[in-house]
Amino acid sequence: MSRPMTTNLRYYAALGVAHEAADLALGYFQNRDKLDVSMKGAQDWLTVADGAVEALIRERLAELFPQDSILGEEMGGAYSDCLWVIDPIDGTANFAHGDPNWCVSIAFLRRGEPEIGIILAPALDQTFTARSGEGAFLNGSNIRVSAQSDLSKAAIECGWSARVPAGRYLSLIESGISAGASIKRMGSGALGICRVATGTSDGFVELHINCWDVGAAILIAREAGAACSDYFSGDAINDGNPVLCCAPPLASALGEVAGIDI
Ligand code: LIP
Repeated sequence: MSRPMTTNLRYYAALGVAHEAADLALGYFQNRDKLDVSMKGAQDWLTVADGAVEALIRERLAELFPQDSILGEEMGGAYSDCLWVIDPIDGTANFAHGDPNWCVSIAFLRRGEPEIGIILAPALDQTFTARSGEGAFLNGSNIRVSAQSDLSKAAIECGWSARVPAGRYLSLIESGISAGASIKRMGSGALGICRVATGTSDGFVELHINCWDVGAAILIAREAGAACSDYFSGDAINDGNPVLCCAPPLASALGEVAGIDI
């Protein structure tokens, strides 16, 4: 079945916009000494680059697809059946500290479900792409999740933000370590889920995360064969949700550890 022309148009246009946005973000990253940085809340960083990159992506997408809606981390937006969900810089704390683990994330959702996912991490020279039903790619090469079935051999990333009480996060970590898993946190939910898609991690868990952080990454993980929790249920677009993506054989054990249905 050939893909609707509109989806291919949106995909190739968004890929071009993502590259332009990543170049702009990388320019700011390489000139961090001049970067205006502020805090939106506890450990919730904001830089002038976040706003500038989001404005660029919005301007391009609105010009190309005036009928579509746009929801972004910094400037908000409203739901519609044809919705772009963008995070101009996912991993802003890393960005502000000079850590290359950050990315530009663009997702296209049709009736609340991701159809296109594009994530560029220019400081890592990584481009992740996926279209629903067509597999997932890193720099143009097909990617697959790991086949890990033993939690005591698994590498699990557990994301955290101040939206989740420290006690809940620490008991997640404790349950994971007690189950024998090796636990890490790297500060970008989008890239954390992409690492599951490449098999360099066996699972990613975060007890609350926003749709702009994971909209594209969940599609990339699904298309790479990952088991993913039903993130887009309920009002995830406005309120966020917990997320779990992992190697399928780990799903029930990790779901139990995290207390997330999968
Ligand atoms: C980040 C998420 C990450 C979470 C951080 C932060 P941001 O998003 O990607 O998973 O642990 O606290 O929310 O704010 O860099 O776009």
